[in-house]
Amino acid sequence: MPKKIILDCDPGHDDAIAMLLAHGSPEIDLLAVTTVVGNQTLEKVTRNALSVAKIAGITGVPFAAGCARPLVRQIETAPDIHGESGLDGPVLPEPELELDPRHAVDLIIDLVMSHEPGTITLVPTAGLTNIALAARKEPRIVERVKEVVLMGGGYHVGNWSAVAEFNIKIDPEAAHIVFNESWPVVMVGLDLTHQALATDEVVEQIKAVGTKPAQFVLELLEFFGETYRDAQGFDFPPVHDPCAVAYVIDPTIVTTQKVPVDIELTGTLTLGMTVADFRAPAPDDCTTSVAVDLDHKRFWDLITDALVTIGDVE
Ligand code: PIR
Ligand code: CA
Repeated sequence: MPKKIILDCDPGHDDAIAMLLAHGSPEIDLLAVTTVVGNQTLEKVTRNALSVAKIAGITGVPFAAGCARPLVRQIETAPDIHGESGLDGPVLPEPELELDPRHAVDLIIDLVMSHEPGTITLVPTAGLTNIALAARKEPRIVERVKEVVLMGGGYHVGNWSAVAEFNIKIDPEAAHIVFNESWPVVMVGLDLTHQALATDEVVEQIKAVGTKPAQFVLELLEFFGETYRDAQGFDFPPVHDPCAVAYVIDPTIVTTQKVPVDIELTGTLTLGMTVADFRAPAPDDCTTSVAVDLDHKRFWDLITDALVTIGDVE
């Protein structure tokens, strides 16, 4: 049985690749794509999501726009990394899909409440505003969701401050809600995603697929690689968001450890830090775990296989 997921994202170069991976993987049943302000404004990331749907040949999946600003904080976007459009680099086609008329929060609630309990995995790859609001608006979703596998945070390094990661730092109050609910949370953070580097070898492997969606991924990686080199001093770009999807597809690609994680809301230097308590043993009632080690080869093979499965669209 394929695993049912809702992808809540802010495309974003790595979000776009996460969409392609989810769509091209037979292990995944993509129930919906929802968007939230993050890498760029809600309007921009939503348009990007619809353009990626066109490129990937995604049809019959509802796309819904969610929150246009964080719960408490002012909007912070990442143009230095993702460009003014949020998806700079490739030329994007005009979207064809129509947006679902529902707010993303309502679409998430409708889907979780209308499916069997324990069957839907939420995969947020952006700020947690939509997910937190959904849990507050319809608290019964918390026990019905199978687990929340999110890209965000990091227990040893940050990228939006010394200790905080972007997706958590832009809406720390939302992250606090999500990490403190009783559903299982798997934190696929920077500790893991900085292992998902798109090396020269990876680029060659994707080139060999030879399709238009593969060419799109190459153009994404080229832009993302440049900004990561210039703004962050990386030799190769870390492709964060597909790591969360890869964990859902095959949890053996990512090792995890059960540890309590909470979100810093009041620190002067540490706002938005995902504070992980590695003292053993983890308490029995611990609901959070963190991703530790990635199988780099099998991860990129999953992405390559998904592109082969998608084939040449149109
Ligand atoms: C990536 C992101 C934001 C800032 C930087 N420097 C790099 C976006 C990605 O889309 C990913 O979801 C997460 N936020 C990584 O921090
Ligand atoms: Ca993202």
